[in-house]
Amino acid sequence: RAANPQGIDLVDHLVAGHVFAGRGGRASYLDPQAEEITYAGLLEAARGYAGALKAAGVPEGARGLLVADDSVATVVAVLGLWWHGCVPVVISPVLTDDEVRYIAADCAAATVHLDAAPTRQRALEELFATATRFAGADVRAGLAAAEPGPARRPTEAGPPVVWNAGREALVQYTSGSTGMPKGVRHSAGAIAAMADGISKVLALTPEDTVLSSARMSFGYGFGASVLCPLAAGARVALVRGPVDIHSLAAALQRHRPTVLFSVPRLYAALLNAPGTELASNSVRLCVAAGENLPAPLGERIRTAFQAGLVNGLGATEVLHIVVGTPPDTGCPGTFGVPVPGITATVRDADGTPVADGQVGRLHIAGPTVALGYIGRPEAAAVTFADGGAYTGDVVRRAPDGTFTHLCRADDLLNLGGYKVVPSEIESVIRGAEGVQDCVVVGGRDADGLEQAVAYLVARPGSDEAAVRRAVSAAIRSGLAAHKRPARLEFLDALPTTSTGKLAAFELRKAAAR
Ligand code: 3SK
Repeated sequence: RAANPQGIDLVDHLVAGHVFAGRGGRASYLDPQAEEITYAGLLEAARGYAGALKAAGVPEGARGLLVADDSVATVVAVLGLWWHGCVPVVISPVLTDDEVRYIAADCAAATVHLDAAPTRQRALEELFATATRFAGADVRAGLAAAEPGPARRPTEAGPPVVWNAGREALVQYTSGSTGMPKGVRHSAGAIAAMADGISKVLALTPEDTVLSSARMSFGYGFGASVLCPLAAGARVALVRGPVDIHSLAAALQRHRPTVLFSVPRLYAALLNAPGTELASNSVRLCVAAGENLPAPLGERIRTAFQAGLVNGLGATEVLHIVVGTPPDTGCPGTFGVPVPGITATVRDADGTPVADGQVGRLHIAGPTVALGYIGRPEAAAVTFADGGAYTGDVVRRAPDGTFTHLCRADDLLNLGGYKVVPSEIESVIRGAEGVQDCVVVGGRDADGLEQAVAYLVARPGSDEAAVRRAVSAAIRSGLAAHKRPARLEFLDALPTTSTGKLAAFELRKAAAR
């Protein structure tokens, strides 16, 4: 069908286009609770949801908050909101009541969609007792009865809204290391532009089955389970609730995905778990993002899965992965090159581009850069500047155009005037006998001066005193005096956030004591 010169029909771009192209009978989602839903079924359910929004008097342009697990019902609600011209804001049910209340007020949500495990669902329903409210269970009931949308009398939805490219179409909340989460405003044009960016690198097809451990409430997961696979007409195997290595390993066996999106920490846990059978897996492409991927782990992933690997760097402020390694060749230890349509530069504190080989801040320009934050003009002025957005990463570009991640801007240590990248200390400590994992953060000494504190996890069964001796020896021989950590702290496991990323702020808080 001809492109619409007036704007972007998001429902057509992601779902209806496949139906009109004769692929309506293909599976779009496999949900443990709602079974399998086809592209045609998804389209009908989205139409029903849009009708229910209309019946409830939700005005076009309003924001709709989804406090929701990954489920077919969540995708139906997102598509129904877009159909009706509303802006989905997907957040995780594992956030605290205070955080959920804060976000609902911050984004001025006109409607809420709740889809969580039973106890959490009841608590959320109490929290939103007086709101215009929809429930995932109602969508599932409608799907089971082959009725469109929530199980309420459907009002006929109008045609799907056509979006101006510059209009806000999606809000994603990003939790910084300090302060309350910020609402990142994405345009309809950015969503459509993904098809020419990261989607080109991943080259998903209708034959692919996608599995993501990253949740839809996290920008990486929303791209992995909604935007990229729907744009390609692929099918997505969903796992409800937070994903750990057990549910991930079970889903790999059950659904035999061809493309796996996860974070390095979970890949490592999967490879380290005894008895995990990956050799006969179906995966053709592994995608790693969310945190830095050490080169040896990248090679282990390629070997274990016998698959291509895209190691990607992204940020909520730029919608998805904007710098990534080519799937086949890889660029071990680097984040590869900008995805098509993205200009990535390394800049100094004044915003001036620096020469290759110099360390600086990563700046991204291109069509997926967000419109800004909800409120927060000061934070927006810092991030959205110089014709694009700063991702908060400290990087270096090599003459061959590949980007190496050094640390987050707020992780860079200042030890007596020396600027020290924590990963340099971490890699020396990781090389010591008996060390499973290590993270270095800035702490304070008795005089309030910054010092490096290393948090480490010993391999199961190893003797802590022996590991401590091995680490001390490695530090003495491998690091200049000013880079040596002042303290070594042992933990059973490194803390993680609800999105599976390292909760470095918790370690920083502990180190500051
Ligand atoms: O790497 C990330 O942190 C990220 C965040 C949002 C969207 C996509 C990605 C890869």
